[in-house]
Amino acid sequence: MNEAAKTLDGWYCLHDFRTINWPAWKMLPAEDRQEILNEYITMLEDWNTTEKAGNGSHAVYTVVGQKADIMFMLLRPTMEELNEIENAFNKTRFAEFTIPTYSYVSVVELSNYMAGDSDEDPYQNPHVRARLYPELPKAKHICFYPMDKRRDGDDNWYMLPMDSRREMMRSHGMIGRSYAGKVKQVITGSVGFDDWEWGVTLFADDVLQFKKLVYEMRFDEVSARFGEFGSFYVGNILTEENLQSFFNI
Ligand code: 76R
Repeated sequence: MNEAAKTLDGWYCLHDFRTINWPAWKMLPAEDRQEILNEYITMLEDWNTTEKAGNGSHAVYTVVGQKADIMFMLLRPTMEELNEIENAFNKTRFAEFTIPTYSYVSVVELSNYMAGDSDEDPYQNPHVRARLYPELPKAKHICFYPMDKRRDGDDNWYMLPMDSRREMMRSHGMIGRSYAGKVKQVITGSVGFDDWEWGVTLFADDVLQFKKLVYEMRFDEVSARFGEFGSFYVGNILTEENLQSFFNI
């Protein structure tokens, strides 16, 4: 019997990580830098218009540490639109001063582990819709990492009966809920799209809450026995107000 969890799938998601080529940026005359920033700001305004119209969302953060300098999280209704904004960005002059370091392709996902029995179409439920097509929070901090569920000997998540998985996911959800109001999570599924099974994106105004939440989950069975994790990225919001100072030389 196929016991795959049923998923609800929302907007497609691209996490795009870049380092800035600061030496090249510094070589530019100040007027050129400003012109390039203006072009970049125009692109952001387009993204804002899309977000206001409810046709997608985006988040821009600077990344702390050497894995990247800046990251974009982009949500769009189709994979084509995601690819279009990626290409449009790559054609800007600003992109010439960035070096891609990592990217992650996925789709916003909700699973039915915690869902009750109901005949209603979940895609019509406003609470479900708000999570499948979220406006990303303008939180001060972001944390992103990809993860898998282990498939190793007795610790094979995919061989467990639905009931055992549901039980573990309930415990997972309870820990998660205790961070309500402190951390907002967006789980994106990437089986068939990228190298890991899920992307985990967390938003918080208090950066320490990421460490507390992720650490607490490490002791919970679903993470302790079955969680395998990729690289972690943590960053600070890059608002349009602090753009100038970030790029100022
Ligand atoms: O969707 C829901 O809110 C219902 C409960 C729930 C599900 C089904 C939930 C709640 N998560 C679900 C699924 Mn989660 N989550 C992670 C991580 O670092 C780690 O150890 C794990 C990374 C965090 C930090 C986190 C946070 N969750 C999933 C899935 C898909 C699993 C599958 O289908 O097999 C993954 C990979 C995953 C991973 N989770 C919550 C949180 C938080 C904060 C909540 C509470 C949300 C809320 O109630 O508002």
